[in-house]
Amino acid sequence: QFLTNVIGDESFRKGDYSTKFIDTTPSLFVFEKPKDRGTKTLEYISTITVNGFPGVDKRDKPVFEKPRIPDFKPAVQDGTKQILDKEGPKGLAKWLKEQEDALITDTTMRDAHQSLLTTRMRTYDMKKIAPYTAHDLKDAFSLEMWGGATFDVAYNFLKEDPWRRLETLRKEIPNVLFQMLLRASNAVGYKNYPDNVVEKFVKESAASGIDVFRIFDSLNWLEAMKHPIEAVLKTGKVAEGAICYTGDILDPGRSDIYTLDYYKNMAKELEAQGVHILAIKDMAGLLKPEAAYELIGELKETVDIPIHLHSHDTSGNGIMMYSKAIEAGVDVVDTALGALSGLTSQPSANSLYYAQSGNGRQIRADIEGLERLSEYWEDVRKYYADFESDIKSPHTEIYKHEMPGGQYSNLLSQAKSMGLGDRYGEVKKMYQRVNMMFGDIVKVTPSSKVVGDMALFMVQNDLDEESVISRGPHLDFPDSVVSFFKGEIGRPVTGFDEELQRTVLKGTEPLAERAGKVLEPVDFLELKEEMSQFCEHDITDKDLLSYALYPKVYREFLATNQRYGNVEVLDTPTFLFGMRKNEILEIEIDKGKTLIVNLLSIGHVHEDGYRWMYFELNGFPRKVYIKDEN
Ligand code: 3PY
Ligand code: ZN
Repeated sequence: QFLTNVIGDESFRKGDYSTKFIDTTPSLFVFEKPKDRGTKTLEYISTITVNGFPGVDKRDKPVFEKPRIPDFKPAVQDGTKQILDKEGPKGLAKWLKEQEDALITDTTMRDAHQSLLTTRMRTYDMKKIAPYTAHDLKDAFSLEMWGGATFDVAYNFLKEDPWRRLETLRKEIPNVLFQMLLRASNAVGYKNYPDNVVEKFVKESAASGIDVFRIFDSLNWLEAMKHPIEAVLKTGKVAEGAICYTGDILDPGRSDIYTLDYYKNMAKELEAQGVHILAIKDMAGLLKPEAAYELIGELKETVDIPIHLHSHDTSGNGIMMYSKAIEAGVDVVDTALGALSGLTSQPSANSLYYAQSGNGRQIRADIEGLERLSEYWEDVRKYYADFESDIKSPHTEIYKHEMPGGQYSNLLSQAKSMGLGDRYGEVKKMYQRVNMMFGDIVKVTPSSKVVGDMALFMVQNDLDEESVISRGPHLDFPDSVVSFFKGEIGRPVTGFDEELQRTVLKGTEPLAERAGKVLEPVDFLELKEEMSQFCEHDITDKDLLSYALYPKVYREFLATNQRYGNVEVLDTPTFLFGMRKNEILEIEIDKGKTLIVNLLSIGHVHEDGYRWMYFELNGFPRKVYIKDEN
């Protein structure tokens, strides 16, 4: 505390002090009494009760039904995790190719809620069902439960530590492979990071519980995938190289870039780079059933490694498409549990199971288990109603604008926030035109954001393909667009449109090399020194990585944690809505340490804008003074 006071002192910070500083600055010895965890928890509950949670319509805490949890003691049987541990990644790939059934990857804990609920699903809800997941999904190839947007959203919005999520679930689910989505040199971020950060991130993720790394580059740039693939190969875990699917191989008029041969060549190159599994990442759900049959069939002839197919059900054709892919010999498909499937999420595992009834090739799953887990998620999903998108039915227009699942609903809120809500139709058409202006690129995080930002910018400024060039010198292009043309997120399949690149960069030189290679490596010792100035706990390698990837977000997370304690321990309705008057809550803040909280009354607002909140905590009265932000 003394050190904190010294660092926090204005004159000390300005260097405006003498050798008498300590003697003449009595405030250095005024120590704030550290708050106990009970008080911190009450402060969080109070502020949410009074001020609401960001993104949630402020209202009295609704009464939710208790989520249905199966009523048996779940047993753990060996699964794919044990095969990997025993046989290694090559042995696992060999085993996978030999299976008669198609296997599933369950995405419920990652892509499903990323696509349907803006990634807001909390560890608390995952942990409760985890032992049953180990039991009921024991036949799955893997659980995709980390990576993509889950990393930054956990810190930023849920105020929880994503590494702890990984470790907690790993303990509860020891038998099924854990899979993550790695954005190649962008890791779990939105820009390229230095190679040494990506390498260390992969190493720590593997050590914390990730078994399968799905690696993709947002522009399908193989050069950018090499280093992350090598980093995964070094860990002894499974490297899954992904090809992002775009265009339409059935329509020869759509593109002369994204042809069947393009995908076959990319598959061969990824196999040569040493990946154990090939993934087709159909992030926008563009792959049509007959195209899937042709693509998977051809790829099975082209490479020797197993093939894993990922898609989104935005068009409503997902089940039929998977069915055709299974017929063509795909080894694994990505599905979500019924209650968190469909639309911009993955096709439903439950539906696919029934769709394959009577078919020679079924998916390997315990359908009763899938139904049980789905019931739980159906109940839990209700907590997150405020994060649901407006999309209520299948949309086939994605075949035209090719927007990835997660972006589809996000872009609408972005448009609304810029006052372009009523011009969203134009924005979607512009998205398609921008794609062509940029040279018909792959669109997935982060390249999809660049196209989205540019589309909004063009609609907002009434620009078209010509005026963007003629008015270019006077335009202040969005940061993501400037970064894209500098080459900071990589290189598109056919390079950059040079005229547009010159217009956007206004004389700045683009990168001559891959960004990750030219970026200054992070000095982790120096970073640790920097962190020790504000970090109150021992700094682990995971903390270092979080800070290297997201310095601002991570610091804000620490500040929230210091103020409110670990909010992960709160159930989701309390986390999002606070408490009702006279409600009694039991909060297990540690194993065997429970707080019993009763909200007695809420005082009126004082002149300074604060209110007293009156509680009973473990039988004793407690009051908390809280700022009313309304
Ligand atoms: C992500 O990068 O988060 C994705 O889900 C891309 O499809
Ligand atoms: Zn996806």
